[in-house]
Amino acid sequence: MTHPVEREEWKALAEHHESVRATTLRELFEKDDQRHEVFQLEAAGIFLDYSKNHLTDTTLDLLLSLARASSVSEKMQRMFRGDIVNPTEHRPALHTALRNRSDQPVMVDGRDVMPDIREVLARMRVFSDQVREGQWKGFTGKPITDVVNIGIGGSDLGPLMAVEALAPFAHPRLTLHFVSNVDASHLVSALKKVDPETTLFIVASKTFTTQETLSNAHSARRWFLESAAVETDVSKHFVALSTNADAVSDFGIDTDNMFGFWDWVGGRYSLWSAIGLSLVLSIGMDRFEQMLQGAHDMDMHARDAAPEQNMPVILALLTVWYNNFWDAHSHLIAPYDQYLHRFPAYLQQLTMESNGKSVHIDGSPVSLATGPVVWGEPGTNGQHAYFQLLHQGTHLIPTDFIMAIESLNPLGIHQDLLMANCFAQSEALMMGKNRDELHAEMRAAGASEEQINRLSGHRTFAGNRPSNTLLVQQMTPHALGALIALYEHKVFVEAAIWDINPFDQWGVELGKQLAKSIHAEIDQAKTVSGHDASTNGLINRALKFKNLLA
Ligand code: G6Q
Repeated sequence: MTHPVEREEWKALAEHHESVRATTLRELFEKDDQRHEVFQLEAAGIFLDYSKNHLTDTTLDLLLSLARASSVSEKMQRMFRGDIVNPTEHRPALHTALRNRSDQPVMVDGRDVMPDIREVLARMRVFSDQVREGQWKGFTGKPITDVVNIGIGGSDLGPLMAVEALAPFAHPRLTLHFVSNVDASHLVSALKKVDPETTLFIVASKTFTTQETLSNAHSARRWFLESAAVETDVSKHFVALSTNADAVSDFGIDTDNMFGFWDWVGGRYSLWSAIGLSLVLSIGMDRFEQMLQGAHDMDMHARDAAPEQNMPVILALLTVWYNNFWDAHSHLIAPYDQYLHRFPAYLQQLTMESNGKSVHIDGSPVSLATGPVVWGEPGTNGQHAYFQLLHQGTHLIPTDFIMAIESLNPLGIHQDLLMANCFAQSEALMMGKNRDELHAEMRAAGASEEQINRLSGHRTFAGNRPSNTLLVQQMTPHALGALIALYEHKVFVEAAIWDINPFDQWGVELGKQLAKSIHAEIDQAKTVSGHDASTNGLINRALKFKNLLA
């Protein structure tokens, strides 16, 4: 197998980097005032301006050649087709089938999976309508007012992020709560806000073996049964979302109250499956289907658009360009949208769990940087915090600005101010402020020459920081669906170029195993010596704090 760094296209990009690294973004714009027209795309209702990047026509050609040499389009077709694209778990990755709004079949092992998908969606519609319309009653005959989603990782972040993102569309009677952490404070604080008579618990776990989720679910059921409810009332208040029917019924949830999905749905790609039930309860099935449609529209674009017109391909190539040729291993997601406040965390899981890998698909070690660190917070808050480092720090941090032009809560000039800040930041990051500009500004403000000289270094900005800006009309369910799918495909394309498997997560599995054995040792409350000296010491010290060891 040819490793990515051995490709001629890779070497050509490394050489090209040497020849363009000294050219600034300012210079690129001075040379060509058509950059914005050239380096822009529109797909599924999303407008992308990628002109503020260290990119020339030659760079783009070289990056596109790398994409071709890495068989990006072929690999994408294989994923959509249901081939085994996750070889370490011997599975397809078919989140795209979950939002397939066409009448095309999707075959897994010779069988069309679309009828099963549609059946679960239909059951989700019936159930969510009953809860939302108040026909689904609690054990004392009252309608549901609160929904507690108990899940973690992929079984939490997706619905949590989307419920927040689409809060303006929420059902007025239903309050959604999300409990993920095994830290009891998470569950206890949620339970303080709800009434057992009117609360529905959704236990969301693909495997139904995850320690945190099962501990929280058992504690929630105990709390429920302590409130004068009896075992037979559990069915009115607990439903499960899982692929593991046996474990669901062992837990005590009737499988009639279970919404299933399949092992070819990865946890961090599962929002589109039954895992989206809490979101459906909040926004209703029609809007959930609009979100599926948005994702499907982006899927069709990702699958069918030529690489040079393909938004996820372009975004992925830019990440490869910075990560592998500019040594920029951090990527900021800056949504200028308060409702998207969990979107960076969601993308953090999506990208870091998918592309945080050190071996190629064939198991050989990589000799290149794979997935960057992804992080972020909504603007404008970030501007009053970490943006200082973006402007004047020593790290190059490519940024994605995300902005909906119309607010879902129009109020005076707020949205225009938000937009102005968003555009101003990307401009400032790119243009910076040179000495001449600063000096002229300070003189005009009446500063003395002494002040100007003393502060000059501190108050100049090198600029030259790249960014993308993504615009949508309004953050509707359709727009959110398209936006999430865009990043899913971007992550896939990056993995295709790095030749890694984005669909497994052995690092997460390791955490699950290790915690189990240490928990058993804590439970036994005896001095431990089987770990490294630090871990032994920490466990033994904790047992002393608990007064279980002398
Ligand atoms: C996602 C990961 C991980 C997973 C959680 C919860 O891709 O695999 O975040 O979603 O560990 O797993 P369960 O849904 O099986 O409880």
